[in-house]
Amino acid sequence: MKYVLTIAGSDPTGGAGIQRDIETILELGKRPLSVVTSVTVQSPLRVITSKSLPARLVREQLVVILKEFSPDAIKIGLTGSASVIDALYDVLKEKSPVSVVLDPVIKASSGYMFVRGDGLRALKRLLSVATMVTPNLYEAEVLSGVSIRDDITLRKAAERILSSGCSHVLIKGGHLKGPPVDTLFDGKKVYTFGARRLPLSERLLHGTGCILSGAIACHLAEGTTAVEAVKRAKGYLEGVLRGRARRGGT
Ligand code: PXL
Repeated sequence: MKYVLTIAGSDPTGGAGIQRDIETILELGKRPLSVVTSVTVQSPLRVITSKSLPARLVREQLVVILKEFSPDAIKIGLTGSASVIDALYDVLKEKSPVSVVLDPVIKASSGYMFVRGDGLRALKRLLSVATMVTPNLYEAEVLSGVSIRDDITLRKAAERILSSGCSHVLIKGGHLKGPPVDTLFDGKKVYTFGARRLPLSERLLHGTGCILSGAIACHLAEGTTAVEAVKRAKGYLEGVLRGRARRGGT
């Protein structure tokens, strides 16, 4: 049985965060391990507040888990304060032997800012422990300092992020007009993944980024290539969204 470790924040609604990651990991047939970084207060529609745990507590959770288990892949989602991010960096900086997927959560879909100021500087440093980073357009702009307007600036942003030391960057929603396209860069080749534009009834308000990065980590845990892991994770996400529509959109 493969183990997948999620390092993320708590979303009491279960739509996103560590609760969603645990669900994804179980659904994809892996054993979840989890390290909590932050606790949020939120309704299904918006984030009300969020607080990072003390950095020492986060570090200790991670150190003990890594001492007792050897996860087959690691996913990092919501981190929180600069000191929490620095603690993660400190423990993970000796390059992990397994894939580390970093979903660099900065802002909730409802607009709440989870990471700011020194936290953003720390998050940029954390990029170097990741093998794959999965920013949306906004996060890619913040992390790269490039304003993304077209394919050329998209590529420039990806190259800046790759220069931090990760091997793959998946920028989600890379086309502002038309159907949504996710673009995977590995420093040499560019792969695009299309998806149909979802009817409103199938759109999740939040959590799609968590599902995608969690599922990518699960597929990488199996030893799948990055391209294949992204393809399969997108297929899984589509299935979740369809299921949600069938269940009546909770
Ligand atoms: O979807 C990003 C995200 C990640 N993690 C937690 C969240 C959210 C969005 O609200 O609450 C804990």
